[in-house]
Amino acid sequence: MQVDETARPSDLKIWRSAAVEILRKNDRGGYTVPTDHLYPFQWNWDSAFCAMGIATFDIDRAWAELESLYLGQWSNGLLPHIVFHDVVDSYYPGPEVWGANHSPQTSGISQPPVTATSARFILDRAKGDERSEARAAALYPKILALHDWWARERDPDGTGLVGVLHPWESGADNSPVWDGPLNGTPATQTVFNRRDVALVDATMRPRQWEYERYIYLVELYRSLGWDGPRMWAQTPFKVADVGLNAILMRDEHDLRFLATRFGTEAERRRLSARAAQRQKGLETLWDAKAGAYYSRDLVSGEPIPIASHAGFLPLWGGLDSPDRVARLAAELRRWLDLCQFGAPTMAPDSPEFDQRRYWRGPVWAIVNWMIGDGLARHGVDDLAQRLRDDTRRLMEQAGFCEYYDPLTGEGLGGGVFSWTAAVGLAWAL
Ligand code: 2M8
Repeated sequence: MQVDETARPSDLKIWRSAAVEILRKNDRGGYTVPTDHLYPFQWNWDSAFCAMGIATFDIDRAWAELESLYLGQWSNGLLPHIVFHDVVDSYYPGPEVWGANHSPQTSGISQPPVTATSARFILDRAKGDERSEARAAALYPKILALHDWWARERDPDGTGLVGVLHPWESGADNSPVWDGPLNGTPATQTVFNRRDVALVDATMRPRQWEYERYIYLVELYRSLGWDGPRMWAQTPFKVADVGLNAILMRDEHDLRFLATRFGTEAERRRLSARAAQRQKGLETLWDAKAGAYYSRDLVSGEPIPIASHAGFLPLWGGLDSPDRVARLAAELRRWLDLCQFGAPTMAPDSPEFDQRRYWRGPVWAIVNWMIGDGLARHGVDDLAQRLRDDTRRLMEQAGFCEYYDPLTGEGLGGGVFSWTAAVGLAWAL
């Protein structure tokens, strides 16, 4: 739906201009950094969200965002979570720690796949413009190769669920859901110099305990030459994250849509079969007794019975069970009633809830958009609207921050944040 800018109240127009300004300021020439200093490179799912925000005011630049991200794609289809286009030393771990063999330099793990969803969004905004059709057609096989990579390398047994091999791969880096699996992961022996805690208050960032394990995993995979099957076989950290699997399911549906325009009949059949398989896989993460989706530890084979925001993301992925939608909506209402601004990443009454610490409690605009969009698709309009209103209020009160305190609305983490501004433009404002 195209928004009529002239009909917007003037204060919203001011906020929208501020969001555009942030995306322009964080533009490094064809790609957008999440924010200056703290994240000075191109991040995978940040860029996919940024491209949707940018598409509301510059279609050409929106395509460029996805194209520059795919410059980092490996020949096996992996789309790395960071593309190091530039040399900047304000971030750790930089390219030398990853030791991946690619130009431009990249990390060696991925992130939640949102690029098919993003390409579909831009195409929709472009309204049949021929150049856009051509750019989408050129991206399509690359996105297909990424999805084939997820299926081949991260679900080698064909279960319908993919595994993440690093907390960073989930995008929700220090979620309490990873505490158990990280307990079984050794700490690195390398002495390293974190830059994040020099830039952001350490109480808002992952703990040192987690970083030592993050770096251990990077060093392990580097020693395995980033070889997918060896990583899968030897890692101590392997989790079927409900969040990533739900996001992948949505992206798979949107890729199937792109295939109707740019793919072959055989690809369409293959994608339909895979979407059905993903749906089945996701269903195995539902705990009927708890009325919740839980991630599963693929090393122990056991569910991780800790509820986080990720358990609501199957709404974004697409659910075909009205009963589950109702149960998820009821639980989310309970969470929202416990805070000033939703949706928190953990229930405020859970023992792990930490209102300022990154993915252990704070509100994230992209999460609100995914859950809100999912609720609206399933007809839970009042709750979708509540999330949207909360997101707008947070932006108006604190600006476009990395994340927000759900109890006070205070802006946290990195300021002038790109994907928050993008969500403002594409959804909340
Ligand atoms: C955060 O993660 C990076 C590592 O990828 C970090 O803390 O260094 C996460 O919030 C992640 O989801 C996000 O993509 C990235 C950039 O905004 O920052």
